[in-house]
Amino acid sequence: MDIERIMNDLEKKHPGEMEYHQAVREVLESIEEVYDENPQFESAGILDRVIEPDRIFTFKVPWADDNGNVQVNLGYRVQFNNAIGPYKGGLRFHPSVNLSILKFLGFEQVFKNSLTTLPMGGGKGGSDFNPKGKSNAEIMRFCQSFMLELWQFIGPDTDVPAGDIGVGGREIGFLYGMYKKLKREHTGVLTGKGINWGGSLIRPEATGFGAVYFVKEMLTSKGESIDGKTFALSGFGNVAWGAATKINQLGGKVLTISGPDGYIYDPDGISGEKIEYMLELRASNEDIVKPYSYEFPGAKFFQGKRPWEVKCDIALPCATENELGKEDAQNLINNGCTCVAEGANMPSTPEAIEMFQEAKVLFAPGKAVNAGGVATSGLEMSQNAMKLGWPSEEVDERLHHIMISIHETCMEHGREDDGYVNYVKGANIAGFLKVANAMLDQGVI
Ligand code: NDP
Ligand code: 2IT
Repeated sequence: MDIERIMNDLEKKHPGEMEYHQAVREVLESIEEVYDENPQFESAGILDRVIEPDRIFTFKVPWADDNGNVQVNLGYRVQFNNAIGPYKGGLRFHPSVNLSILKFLGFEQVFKNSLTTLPMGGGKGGSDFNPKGKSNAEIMRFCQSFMLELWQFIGPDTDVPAGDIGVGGREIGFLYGMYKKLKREHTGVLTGKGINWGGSLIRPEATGFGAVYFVKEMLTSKGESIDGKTFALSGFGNVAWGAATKINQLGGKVLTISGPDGYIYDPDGISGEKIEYMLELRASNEDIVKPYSYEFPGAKFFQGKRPWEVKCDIALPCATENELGKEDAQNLINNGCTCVAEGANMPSTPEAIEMFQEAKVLFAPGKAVNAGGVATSGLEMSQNAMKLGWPSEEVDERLHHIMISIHETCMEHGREDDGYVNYVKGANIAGFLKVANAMLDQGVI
């Protein structure tokens, strides 16, 4: 495999799309050996085909704000690869959204979904719409206008969107309502739906729960457990909330959460009503974690800082891409952190990952750790197709099994000669092989 040739071509075709290039390079470096051992992949041009999205839709999203002023945002859906199932992946509403971010997320989603063992291809979409400070009515009008374009590209067997940053249960409701009206069909076209109208129990918790189940497996492989361990978390959204809940259930202590304004350090641990308070903070649409320190005076707020300077056993970045760099990695290593698991998508920079691996810190990438969210979306699709709903214990048990299976797969493909498990390599190789073999079977299309 000529990685530099492939990367040069990609950079020419998609200039300046740094996040997309970063995600592709990481996968290429991981799969190089396996790819070269299987010349049938090269003969079928698998690599050149798998790194390029199948198609991208872009559209204008006009809407009127509460003052009657017309606003215009950009909307996108990237359908990346459907070799193993319908396109599947979330929608992100955040001012930073652009095609580089959505291509990186769509690309990662292809391999993540492959790891879940469920039949789902990869896609991603969203808008540069900023939910911060918007009223409920504005969010609704925006979602309705967004769906007025999106509906023609999606369907329960074609492309099934869900939530991501800035898109939770409320937005999925508004989006679904408009889809249903336009299509005149009540089908499983979005996941993360409300429990009374086709949603699955445990889907809101699933990404965070799954991430902690994965950490549990990582620790078990070293003869350790979550009980008594301290955790530094970033973010204060859906993933951080689910993770904090499960960590507490398993006897761990959550010391930090963070927002774009800084981080909260709570030495007593973020548990019970404090976890519920995270939901309130997020729902306020105010984009800040500082109020936590007024509500719970035992906690301290560190303006403009990241939580990675806090001494912890385990770090769980759950906010956004490239939020953990070289210096942060050095801080964590110096402070004795032994395990880093990515709840968010690509939160660690390549330099940080290299440092963790060199220091033999247990490190697992987002496409393995946070796969429980989309896996439970897959379980929601199964329930919709059967027109029934499973009890929460059943969904949770299936989720738990899927996370154990992803962990085993990473160990199988990522174990190095000295016994250290390179989870990045393991996840990328296993995710890639399934997709590549499906593409081989289906010919050049
Ligand atoms: P949410 O919108 O619920 O929360 C994201 C959180 O991170 C928000 O609190 C956000 O604040 C905060 N944040 C954004 N930028 C920063 C920053 N620079 N520093 C600290 N905090 C920041 O999104 P999710 O919890 O759903 O998503 C979090 C991550 O997990 C993303 O990478 C997402 O792609 C990934 N993920 C989500 C899944 C899901 O099921 N929801 C599944 C798998 C992965 P703000 O938005 O206000 O800037
Ligand atoms: O990044 C992700 O895996 C998600 N945002 C969840 C996608 C989904 O389809 O549930």
